[in-house]
Amino acid sequence: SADVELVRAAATEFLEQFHAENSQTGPLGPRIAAVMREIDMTGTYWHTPEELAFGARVAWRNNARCIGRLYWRSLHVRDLRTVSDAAGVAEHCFDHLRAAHNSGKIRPMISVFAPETPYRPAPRIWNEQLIRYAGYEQADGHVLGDPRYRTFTSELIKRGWRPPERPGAFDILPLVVETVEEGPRMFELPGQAVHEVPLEHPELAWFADLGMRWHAVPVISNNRLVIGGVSYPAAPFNGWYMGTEIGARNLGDSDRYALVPEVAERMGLDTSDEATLWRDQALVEINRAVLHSFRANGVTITDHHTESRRFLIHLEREERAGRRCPADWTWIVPPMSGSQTPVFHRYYDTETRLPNFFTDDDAAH
Ligand code: HEM
Ligand code: NRG
Repeated sequence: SADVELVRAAATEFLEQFHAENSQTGPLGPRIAAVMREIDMTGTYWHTPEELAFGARVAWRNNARCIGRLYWRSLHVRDLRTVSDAAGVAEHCFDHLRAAHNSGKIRPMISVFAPETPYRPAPRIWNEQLIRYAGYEQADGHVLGDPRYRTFTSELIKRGWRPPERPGAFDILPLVVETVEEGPRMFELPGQAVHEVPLEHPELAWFADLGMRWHAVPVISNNRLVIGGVSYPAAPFNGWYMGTEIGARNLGDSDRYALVPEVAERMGLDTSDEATLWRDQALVEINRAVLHSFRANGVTITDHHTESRRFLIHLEREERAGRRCPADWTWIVPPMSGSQTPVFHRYYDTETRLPNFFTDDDAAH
């Protein structure tokens, strides 16, 4: 059928790339022939561990949204393709969190669970990340916690999740793993899998009283990894945070924790006139608090100036290797002080390359 033709073409293209970039592996012809036979019989094929590791690293290298790609070769790949039951997926996700945290020296890592096949659908993780904070809609319309997960939180409550007796602004949501056999199942995260950093400011002593915190490791769990015509819907991965993700967006956005007005108030800024730039001043201090607190707690984090510089080094290296490096300006440019970073002042290649990661609402996969 047409589907199988697409798988054959994608497999061939990927195997050619794998052999072109890995000169020490065996001959290409026999491997392609074996994969074609396997596709004829089953509609799909099984990557070798080396192909899987290479595919995952190149998917990162090809992802136009990621500014952290300089380190793409260092990705640690956990081959968990034989794990397909909900409890197994959840347990290995919790192990991933512990191993990736690594006492604060965060390791870039991906856990690849069972692939999608014509004879068996893959397990799926419902959560956008392994660690996310609940958002509770109050009677007055105000949200306690992270408003981004208001709908997800109430869906989980409908399905039987019990929030803590006294709900707070940083309650960790359970992990939801869905399989065809078991349907969706919920798992509480064990305490040792979750590391958080309480936020304080290097000079403003009252900042700690805001009671803000954030989790140390961002493990994205809603992206589909696509390698050579094989799709891995459950393949959670992590690197470390860039400070602005937390300070500018998660804590700063008016539809997230919306901290800017309160911080400006406490700083004694004149909030009656936009032209005083009180928003910008407050935002800088929130971001300084994030970088300072992660450092003080020995947790890997990067700032947007350093990471922008490193990304341009990555682009140069890719160019020298004779490869195009797609990048999406709207995702690469940091959400504050954009023009102070070198990534702002240029254009990028934008074509989609494979292997890659896709969010399930993206069209191209
Ligand atoms: C997106 C930084 C590691 C794949 C992003 C974003 C940043 C970032 C700032 C934009 C996020 C946003 O605006 O919400 C970093 C840093 C890393 C790192 C500092 C440190 C090593 C990784 C790794 C992978 C990866 C290990 C995969 C193996 C992606 C993908 C996106 C992304 C797929 C887009 C996510 C989406 O569509 O929601 N990264 N990243 N990154 N990164 Fe990285
Ligand atoms: N902005 C999101 C995380 C998105 C991905 N960022 C990374 N990825 N740093 C947030 O939680 O704020 N990574 O794999 O390290």
